[in-house]
Amino acid sequence: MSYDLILRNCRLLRSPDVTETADVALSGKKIAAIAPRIEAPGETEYDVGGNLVSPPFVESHIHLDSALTAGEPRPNESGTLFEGISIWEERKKSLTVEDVKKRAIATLKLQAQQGILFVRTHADVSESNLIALRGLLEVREAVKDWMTLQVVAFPQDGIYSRPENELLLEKAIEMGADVVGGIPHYEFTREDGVKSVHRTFELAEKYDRLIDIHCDEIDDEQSRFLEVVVACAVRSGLGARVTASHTTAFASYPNAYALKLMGLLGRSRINFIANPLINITLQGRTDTYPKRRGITRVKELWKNGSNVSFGHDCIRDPWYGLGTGNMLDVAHMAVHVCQMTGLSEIDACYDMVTGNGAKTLSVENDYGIEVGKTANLIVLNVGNRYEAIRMRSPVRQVFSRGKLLAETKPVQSIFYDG
Ligand code: 17E
Ligand code: FE2
Repeated sequence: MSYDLILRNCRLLRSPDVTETADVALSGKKIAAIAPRIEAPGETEYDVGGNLVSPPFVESHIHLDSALTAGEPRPNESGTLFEGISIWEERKKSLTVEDVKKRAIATLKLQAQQGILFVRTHADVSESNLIALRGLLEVREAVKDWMTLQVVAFPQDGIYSRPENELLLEKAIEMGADVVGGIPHYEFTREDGVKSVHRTFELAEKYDRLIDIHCDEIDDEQSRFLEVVVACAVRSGLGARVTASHTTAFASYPNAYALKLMGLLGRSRINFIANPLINITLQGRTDTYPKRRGITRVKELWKNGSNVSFGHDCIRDPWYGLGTGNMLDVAHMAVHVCQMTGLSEIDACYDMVTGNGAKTLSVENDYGIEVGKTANLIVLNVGNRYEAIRMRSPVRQVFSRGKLLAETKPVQSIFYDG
């Protein structure tokens, strides 16, 4: 009896509160055994030395169609969402399927090297040839042996801002998008915004898809589409199949209204995605001082029992010229801007870039370090979640579908005394 691969002496992060040292054996694409000490040999063995072995990072919100285009055709000088949308409007005129595929695959490799094995990407479908969508659907297929990619049909310019946009959204779903999107705060009027949320739900029900709406990504306390999303989620029974992304206006709502909303949220089971790097840079741009942080009420949502995950949103694109693809950068920023500095809060921020993201993507049934599940796991360079975020620990090894996919040798720095 032998296993294909054994990782010995792993500090396991199996469920949020269980950490223990164990050996993990992989056979084929599956986790075959977990025990304090596995006697049988493995064809390949690694001693992990008591470091944290975690389920992979989940990137629950990124725009791969625009990734790596920063500066094309020009940089975003105002730093606003709106300037980003208009720069992208120009850049997307020259999109080709090859261009999208090349940048998306380069980004996915960068992500995989840093321990991400599940990604939800948005594909802009308010463009008449659906180039971004075609490219990303081909990418989903091309990477499926090492990366799970979900594609959201995202109507960047609004569903009702041009007559053809509604049809393009439906066509994108027919072509195979996994998730239906929306952008109610960007529609011309409040009425159009409400109508667009209803349309997103109708399409999701008709084609049996998940929902992920860019919702209230603005500092305007009058932007109240989250309540519409929640009402639709409760009435349709879609609950956990629904995600509200960004919801930055939630940070500007008066507390009296936020309290009412929290009660409704408790009933709806919808997921939230915050994008700390982007929210802290795009929002607050119309403020002088005091200047708002513009990130949704992550700590309060988490305490209220909602599932919250974090996304990177952008890597070098018209909205954000920085970005590395490292989910620990995202969690680190969240600890700061959400003031989640308590120990259990820091751990929660780690969960928001791992297990909570898996829930949002509805992939949790085959996610996690348990016998019988697909062998997707990462080895960090530290022993626990807090140190992982503090150090933004390199991911030493990434195992995908039972195979070593990527390795990083942590840099060594030497201080010569005297
Ligand atoms: N589009 C949008 O509407 N909002 C964003 N944060 C990005 C693209 C990156
Ligand atoms: Fe986004």
